[in-house]
Amino acid sequence: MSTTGRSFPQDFLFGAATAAYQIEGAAHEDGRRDSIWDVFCRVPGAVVGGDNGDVACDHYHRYRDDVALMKRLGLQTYRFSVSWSRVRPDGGALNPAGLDFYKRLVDELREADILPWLTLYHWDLPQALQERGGWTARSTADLFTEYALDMHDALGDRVPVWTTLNEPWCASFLSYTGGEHAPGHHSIEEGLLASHHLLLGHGQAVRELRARDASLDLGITLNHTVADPADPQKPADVDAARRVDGQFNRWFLDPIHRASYPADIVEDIRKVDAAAVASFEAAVRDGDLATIAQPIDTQGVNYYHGDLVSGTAPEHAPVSGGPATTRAGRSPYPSDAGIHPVERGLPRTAQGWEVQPEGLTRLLQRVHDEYTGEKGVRLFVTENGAAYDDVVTEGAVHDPDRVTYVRAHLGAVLDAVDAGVDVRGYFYWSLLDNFEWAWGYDKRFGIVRVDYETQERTPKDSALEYARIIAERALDDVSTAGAR
Ligand code: GBH
Repeated sequence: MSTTGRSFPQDFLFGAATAAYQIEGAAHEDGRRDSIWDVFCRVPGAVVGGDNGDVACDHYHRYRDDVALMKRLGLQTYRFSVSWSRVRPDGGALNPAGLDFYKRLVDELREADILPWLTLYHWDLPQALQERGGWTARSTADLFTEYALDMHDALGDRVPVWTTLNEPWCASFLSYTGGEHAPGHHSIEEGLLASHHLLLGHGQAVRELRARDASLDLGITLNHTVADPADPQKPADVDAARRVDGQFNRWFLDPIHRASYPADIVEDIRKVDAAAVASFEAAVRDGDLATIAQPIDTQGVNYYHGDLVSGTAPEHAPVSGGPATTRAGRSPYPSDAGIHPVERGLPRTAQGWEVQPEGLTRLLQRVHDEYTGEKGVRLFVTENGAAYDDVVTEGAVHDPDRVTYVRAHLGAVLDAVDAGVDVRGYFYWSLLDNFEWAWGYDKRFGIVRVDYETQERTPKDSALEYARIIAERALDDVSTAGAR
């Protein structure tokens, strides 16, 4: 797996990603109302340091400078999300002042010749809808579809690529079952219902958007892990890996691409909470799975870390950052018994996530082979990145671990390309240091440093390296030596 002087395909797109609540700030301006994240941040202990997104990176006011920065770095595309509570503050009626921000942003991007890649939902549900059940309510899927059409009315002529949802696993199980994310609930039933209604909203929105304009590039972004059994000879370890994969990856891939939920996982969860599964099965109405499995053009793959798991408890305390261990120590897995993270000596990020670039190659290959390849669905790595403690000096920010991380993962993408996987682009997460959800501002993912006192932006070494790779459209051998 060498990265010596390897070129990217000519049409390969390089970009960076952000999300509305993590960067915009201006939480109470121009008619925006609370989302579930504004409310969750007020719960004592929910977010490290009691942080919130009130100001964040103040991108709402600084978007022109931020687009200019993207231009300087040579980004070809920018993946951002729309705040539903800015555009339809109560989940329903339109707020033109909020909508205007996205018009200005998109115009600025087009002016800079940067392809706007719009995500409709990156976790910030209007609080008014949460008060009516949030994603556990089927009506939320219908309102999501209306909101998608509002956005298309406003921006359909200027935004070619539309992603319905970012990481429905996080928006359902991590939020309604693991309690780590807003609304912070601990219910297996709610997690299951939320996952279904999110997927239903996705399918309905794709169908309606497609009917409006057949030329749109439509898709969804999923978060993935690659779960390896600690000992491939041990049935309990193999089973632990199957259950992580099933609850994390297949629970979403199967309905989207095969119009079915994975039967093995449904049965696993039934053993834990039969009433929850009965409620879920009642919520899945005739025709829902056909709606969810609407053809899509693009599948977004988010990949951060690998997971080594065992079916038996380790002798030593479990490592942090692995599956079944949220920051608060609660499991997001409905069927979590006998899933134990195991240490395999790979480097870890500042959040304890395992750095496993080769997993990205296998993941892309697997999604292509088992789900998307035969249908001609294109793959994009829509997020990949890491939190590290950067070294700030006069005029420069050194982040050697992030440089290594980016290079290694771009190498892994090239390995997939070489193996015939249809992967068309890569977005680094994230353009800017930002509000890292339950971790607050404590963890920094940016290739650009944000000084939260002055809002000054400083490209880190990783940004300069990424800009160089984009300009050369290749991973050269010079820095490879130092980086790998
Ligand atoms: C992405 O999610 C988000 O899309 C983005 O907004 C966020 O800022 C970025 O990553 C960095 O976090 O401890 O059991 O929860 C990341 C998806 C899935 C990655 C869960 C970490 C840890 C396993 N995450 N995973 S658990």
